[in-house]
Amino acid sequence: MQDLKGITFDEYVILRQKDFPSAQGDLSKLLRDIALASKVINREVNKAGLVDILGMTGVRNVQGEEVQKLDEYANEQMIKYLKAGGQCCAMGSEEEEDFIIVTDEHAQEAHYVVLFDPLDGSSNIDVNASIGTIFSIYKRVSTGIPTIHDILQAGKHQVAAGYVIYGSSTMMVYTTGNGVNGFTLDPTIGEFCLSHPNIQTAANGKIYSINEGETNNWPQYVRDYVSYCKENVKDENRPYSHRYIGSMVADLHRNLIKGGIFIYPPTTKAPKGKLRLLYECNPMAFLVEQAGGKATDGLNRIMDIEPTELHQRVPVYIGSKNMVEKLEAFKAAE
Ligand code: P6P
Repeated sequence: MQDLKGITFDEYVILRQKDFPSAQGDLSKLLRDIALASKVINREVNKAGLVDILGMTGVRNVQGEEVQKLDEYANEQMIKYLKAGGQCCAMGSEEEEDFIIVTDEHAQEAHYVVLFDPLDGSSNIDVNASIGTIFSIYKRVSTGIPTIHDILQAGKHQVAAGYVIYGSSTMMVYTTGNGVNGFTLDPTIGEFCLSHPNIQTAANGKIYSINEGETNNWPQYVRDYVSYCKENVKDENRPYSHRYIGSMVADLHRNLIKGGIFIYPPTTKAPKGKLRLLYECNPMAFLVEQAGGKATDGLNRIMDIEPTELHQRVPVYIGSKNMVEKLEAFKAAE
């Protein structure tokens, strides 16, 4: 691919659309709608300490988690711009108990549904650690009024997925199934510009990410694998480094670029794992697989799991292929 570094996200999406003669441009428009919503969210995230948008709303979401004001704001913006863009007929949000049917008449003819976590890692908002928006796009399967079946699709049916990380810079990383590309927001022009073309994740990494505070609540095979990560075996680059921010987007983005494995196993508190299949695990699995990595629940490929409920949680082992397979080997040997 010619050197497209610096091309804007909008130009890139339109350019790649030409690779698909049958494309009508709807997906391109939808991706641009998501990018626009993320720029508005970014504006508030970047000044959160200066305006009354930090802290809690005093409300708990469907997950039972306290909703931060910025969570609520990000959720509202995603819903607003997706509705306004007219390219999706229904959407699911980690912050919404049920899925949302877009009642606008034009939207009923839209081909896509969007699932999103509007602001992942929100416990980090008030301490200025990186957070992010995660999204996943599917073609609708119903005709007429959208149904839950449009939303409860296996991750392998995603047509696009990505995240926006609000960190030292703001980046959009996405895939439509033809590789992974990263775009950095240039605030001087308000555009995401291609900065990380064709991201590939190393088969072997030196970073493992897991909440070590839960060590006593992990299954034995996870404890065995983490002990393996800590062993002194110089020619195998062990001990690995432990890096854990507590924000999936930030931990996954670092591991995608540098190589590594992210683990959220079953724990006694979260026997099915904590992370949500639809809003976190499927989009991240699509990206990581497209970058050459792997994503499983310990037994099954994440993207093969048939969802049964909107807020379903799964264990997730995701990242550098050989590291994920090593953990799977520990599980198989248990
Ligand atoms: P724990 C944030 O709340 C989140 O959903 C992910 O972004 C993050 O990876 C995980 O939970 C952190 O969970 O239990 O380690 O604090």
